[in-house]
Amino acid sequence: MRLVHTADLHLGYRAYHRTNAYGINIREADVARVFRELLEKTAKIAPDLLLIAGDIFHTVRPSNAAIADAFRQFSRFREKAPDTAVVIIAGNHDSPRAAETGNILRLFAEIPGFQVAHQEPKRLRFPALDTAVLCLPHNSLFAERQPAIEPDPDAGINILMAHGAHEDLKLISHFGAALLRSSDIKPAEWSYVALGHYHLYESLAPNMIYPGAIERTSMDVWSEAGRPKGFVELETEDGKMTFHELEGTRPVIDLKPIAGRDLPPRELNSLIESALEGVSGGIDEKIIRLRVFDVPRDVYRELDHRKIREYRNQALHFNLDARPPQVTRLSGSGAPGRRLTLREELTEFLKHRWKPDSRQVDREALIELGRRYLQEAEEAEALEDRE
Ligand SMILES: [Mn+2]
Repeated sequence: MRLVHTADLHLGYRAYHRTNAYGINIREADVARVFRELLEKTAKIAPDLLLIAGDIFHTVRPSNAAIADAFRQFSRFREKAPDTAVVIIAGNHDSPRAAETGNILRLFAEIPGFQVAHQEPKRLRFPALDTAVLCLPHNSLFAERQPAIEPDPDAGINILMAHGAHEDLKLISHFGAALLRSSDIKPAEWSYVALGHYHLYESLAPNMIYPGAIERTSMDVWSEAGRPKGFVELETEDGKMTFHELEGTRPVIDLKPIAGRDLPPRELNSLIESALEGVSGGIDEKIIRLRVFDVPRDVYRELDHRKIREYRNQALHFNLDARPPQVTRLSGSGAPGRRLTLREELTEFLKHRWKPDSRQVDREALIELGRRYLQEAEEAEALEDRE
């Protein structure tokens, strides 16, 4: 039996407020393009089974355009690979909290040969393949009654498909996903464990894999910089596994940070320039970050902002992440401190004064997220100033 395993498509994902000639957000169009590549390559393989392990859509309520495109592409796949059974489960991104909201993924069960598990655990049997697939969508892992995670004794090949964060990933944040433990899953009892949620390819055991997302759609997109995107093909007979790379993804580059301490604006300008000019193939249409540490605000203001704007226009997204020197004296003991920046204030609050009411919250991850939101707001403001 041959299967293809993918996850975390995040159709409808948007970022950076840049649109193409059709008025579609460029990152949304990127994801749609790679989704087509995924289905084209899978149709060529023509596996017995296509497993999609959650986060088909980026949001619980995707746009009509995203829904229509997904339906069209899946229907086209059905024509090209009429014998492939497709199994879809819902992830944390496409599972509404309230069951009565209804799940858009159910729509795909209208396509012949497609089966969807969006809420309850579901055991699917494929007698012709001597295969059973136990589906554990996101919401099933939060149900009051935990599903029994056991193979089907009547099937020769048993597959477990689940959307959640496996304990071995040692993630700093789960983003609301369920925690999957090997003591519950018992990987050795399954022919294959097809996981979704983690956006980088990760093999936790020879038979337990995260294929990763098909495009770089994580909250922290820089963690995916330079890492390949693709999907997994498995021949169950001999256990041969192949990672197929998806080539149509947009480059994300996290440049080596610059230590800005004590550098005058002129020198910083030239370091920034050479960092960007060192990007092989140029920066056009790429997603790029350059961190510069220890830059006082007055030095930052003196930088060549005309040039920086040019870089911003050339790249799809250029994040010049200039960070002011760390404040050593945060709370008063005599000397009148300068006013904290908003970012410093947020960090200080989250780090020292805020008391989380749940142990699920990861403080460092939350600080990073907060800083990112503020940075994005600052960038949006800068963009508005320009227009
Ligand atoms: Mn995801």
